[in-house]
Amino acid sequence: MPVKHRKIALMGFRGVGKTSLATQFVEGQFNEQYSPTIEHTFCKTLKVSDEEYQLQLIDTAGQDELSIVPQNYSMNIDGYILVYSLTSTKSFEIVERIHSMLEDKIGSAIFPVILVANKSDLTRSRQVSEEAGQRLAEKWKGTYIETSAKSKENTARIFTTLLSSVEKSRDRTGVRVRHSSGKVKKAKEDTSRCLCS
Ligand SMILES: Nc1nc2c(ncn2[C@@H]2O[C@H](COP(=O)(O)OP(=O)(O)OP(=O)(O)O)[C@@H](O)[C@H]2O)c(=O)[nH]1
Ligand SMILES: [Mg+2]
Repeated sequence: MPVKHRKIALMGFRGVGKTSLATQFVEGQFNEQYSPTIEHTFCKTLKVSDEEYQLQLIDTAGQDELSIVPQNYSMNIDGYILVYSLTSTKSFEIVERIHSMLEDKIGSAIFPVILVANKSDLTRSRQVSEEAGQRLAEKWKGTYIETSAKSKENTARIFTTLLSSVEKSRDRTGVRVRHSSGKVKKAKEDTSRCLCS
């Protein structure tokens, strides 16, 4: 079976833990120190349901109201992980806005997406309820997962769940998400676009 190349973007407000989730998943490490990301690509091979994947994870610079979408990486993304911190209402508002922006760009309200409530080890400082997170993910027809990059809770699950959802979406529509023009492109195993080969 050939390796399948999939490209996934991590988006969300500054400091919610996007880099920490990717680092925990790819390198098995957690860093207490905060170092804001400019943009970074992680690569990881993994097996899901007997299929081998080469994952390219685009770890974006945190978005805010003024910089919801960096233009340059938004092509050929197969699925999205939208991350907020359950200790920050503001970060929850930002993921809603990012999703709306993606709907406009993709030209569809439905695309493979996982809504991640990170920092589940800090539930004593929780500002966003589990119900609110669940409701939002349902609205998007996505999946809600609570994680802790620190304790490792569910960190691998967000990536494997998203991959399954990407595969279902490709099976159903024969297309994958494509941006900019709002058009979609026939699915094929396009290895040339993968920086991780
Ligand atoms: N307690 C706790 N702290 C976390 C968790 N995830 C990340 N952090 C901390 O939160 C801070 C920000 O984490 P990052 O992973 O850099 O956040 P980011 O979303 O990549 O931030 P930007 O790159 O600026 O967008 C760091 O100090 C991390 O150690 C978590 O699950 N629990
Ligand atoms: Mg980061």
